[in-house]
Amino acid sequence: MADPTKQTADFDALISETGAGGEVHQQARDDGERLTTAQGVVIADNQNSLRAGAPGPTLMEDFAMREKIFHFDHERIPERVVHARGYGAHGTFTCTRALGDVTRAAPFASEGKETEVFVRFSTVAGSKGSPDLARDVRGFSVKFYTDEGNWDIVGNNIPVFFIQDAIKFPDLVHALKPAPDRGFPQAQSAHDNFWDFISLTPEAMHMVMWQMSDRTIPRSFTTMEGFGVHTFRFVNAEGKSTFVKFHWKPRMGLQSVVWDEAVKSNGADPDRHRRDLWDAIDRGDFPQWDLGVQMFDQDFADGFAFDVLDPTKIIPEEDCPVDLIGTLRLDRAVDNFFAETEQVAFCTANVIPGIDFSDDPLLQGRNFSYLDTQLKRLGGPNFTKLPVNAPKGCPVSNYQQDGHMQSDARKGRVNYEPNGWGIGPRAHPLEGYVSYRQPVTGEKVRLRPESFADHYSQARQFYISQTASEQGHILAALVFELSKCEEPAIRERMVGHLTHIDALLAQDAADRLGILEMPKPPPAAMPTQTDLKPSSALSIQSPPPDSFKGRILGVLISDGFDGGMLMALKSAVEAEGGVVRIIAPRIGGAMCSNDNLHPVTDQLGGAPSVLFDAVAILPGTESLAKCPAAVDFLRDAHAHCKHIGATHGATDLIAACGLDGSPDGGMHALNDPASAKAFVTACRGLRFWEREAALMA
Ligand code: HDE
Repeated sequence: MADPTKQTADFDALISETGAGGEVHQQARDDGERLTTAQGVVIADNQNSLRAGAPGPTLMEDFAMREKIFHFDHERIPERVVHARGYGAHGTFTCTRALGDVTRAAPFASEGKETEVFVRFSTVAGSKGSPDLARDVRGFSVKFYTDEGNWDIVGNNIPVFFIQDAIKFPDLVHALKPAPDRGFPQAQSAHDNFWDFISLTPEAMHMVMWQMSDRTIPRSFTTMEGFGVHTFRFVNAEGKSTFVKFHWKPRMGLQSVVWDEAVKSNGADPDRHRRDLWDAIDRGDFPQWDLGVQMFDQDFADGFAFDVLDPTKIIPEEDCPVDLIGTLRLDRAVDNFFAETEQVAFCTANVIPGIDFSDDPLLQGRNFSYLDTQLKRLGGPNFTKLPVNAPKGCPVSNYQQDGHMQSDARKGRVNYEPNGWGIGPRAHPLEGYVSYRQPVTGEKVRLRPESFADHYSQARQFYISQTASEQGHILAALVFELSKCEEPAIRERMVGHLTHIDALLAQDAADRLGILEMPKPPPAAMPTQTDLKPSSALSIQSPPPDSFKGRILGVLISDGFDGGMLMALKSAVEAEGGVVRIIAPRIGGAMCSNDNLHPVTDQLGGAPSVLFDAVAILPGTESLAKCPAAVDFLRDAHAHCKHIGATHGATDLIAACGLDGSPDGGMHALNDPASAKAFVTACRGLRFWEREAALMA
């Protein structure tokens, strides 16, 4: 069959024409696929509806048109209540450390064992059409199609959550999403309702520190960590349980953008994250994450400073190491976005033998919610039969029947169990899922355990684990968000909470919000522990990645540019596994110094530097100093602390930007192939953060 993504040469032959007499001529193509109705009837004319004369009324009997429009009218399904905007891909999980002694879970049975997976990344607050780089928590959901059933880790890129009990979730989400009267703001937390709710919810303070950090403006899906958040249980063949927390560690290292860049990216390319994932898979640069586990027993839990069942707390890696046990590789884009990414149905209750729940009250509530929401969203109970949701590694056999869109036609008269006919599936006590035999006692109460009461200590620990630059970003984000709140009392309540986290942060926030008198901190259920040690795993900036792999260098050229330097940059970037994009004033190409026309990938007006990780400026005889887009390109790259390489020809553009072009750790002179290589090596570090302090001064 012809490649459906390519236009065929005989395309014109397929276009129907209306002749002078009103009759339709359409050339038939004998070799092609036939267009049919859903009933399989071949359609003769897909351009003109059936009319009584021309012009004349359209006839109801035009079943082909009616069916086509009827189907179109029903194309939409409800979007997810949260995490509506997402993007998925297929891949493989490979076990690198067998865990048979701790868990029966099939994916970890032996080293080298492979399990198919489907992953969906998402933002939380925005609707399906919202931009990718909103400041928001990211979803990180993984469906393992194991040979003992489907197992989902429905996680986020932040290891804690805003609330401790599922009963609060609808209020949290209502407060976050657009206000019910005005229907805005879209995809952002910078508004009164969100901060009103948060400022009245002290348990949210740890998550708020993460949310205000650069974690919520990731460079791409492939540079985010993922976390299962809750404590789960591994259970082995003897029924012994070990607590476990799941971590996904990106091979590209943690990377984020800066806020101004995120704002501009949303205009320049609202699909930036999904495009990045699609492009990476398309060029064979398959994104990878290591799966890490923190495993611990009841004794550790009893001795730990916080309750391991409290989803607003982490266990620092220094207290319980993260053991790497496998690798996730995404290597296949979806064939159809709707069929797969939209219809995939994750559920925390999808567990397999060897994985069990803990009593985390948030997790318990989620176990109800996900199945419930799928029913509404996917329209009936048979969504498990959709290819993306159906188990792939094992048979499915039960007596569930009928319901909307049933596609199984189970044969025979037996649809119940036990039955005396001696046919049909039966439960199997040895192979089947057995819940961990956890003793449970207690009175029925609506009570939060006292061990959940410390709301500030880990918020502080997160804050003091950040570099000075990252702390500056948290402060700036708080000031930005709270400045969008019209109600002064909300700002003041939040600053009061900050006092419990870090007095200087609170004071700086108050100053920058113009709060003249420091607000009284709200009463704290427990005093902040100030002796928790910083944890280096909590910072993005330290240590930076050790290669430029998967990142993009944007090279700005103009007519007369130095082709040798472009080649030197290309080979240095490609040696690192990175990508070069060539930007010029005209998409048709730019003349090289040797008078050859060189192709370009992007036109300057549509490719601002926010879309690139680092930039090189290689103007030729055509000066760019008077070109506003070129000035913005360089000025933004500089303001966003990017590494900048520049040839001598860039001098007038640098001056037009009002910048000092002298080489320093972030501004690199490009004058020979060796300098190109040195520049690309310097680009491995995320940004030249030292520039930031000077810019702020
Ligand atoms: Fe979710 N969440 N959530 N959530 N969540 C949904 O399920 C819910 C929570 C997360 O890519 C919904 O299918 C409750 C924590 C992800 O399809 C819904 C509570 C974490 C996704 C739902 C939470 C998450 C969802 C909406 C509090 C991180 C997207 C659509 C008890 C560990 C999955 C859907 C995808 C989606 C409920 C809290 C992650 C309504 C009630 C904590 C990644 O069922």
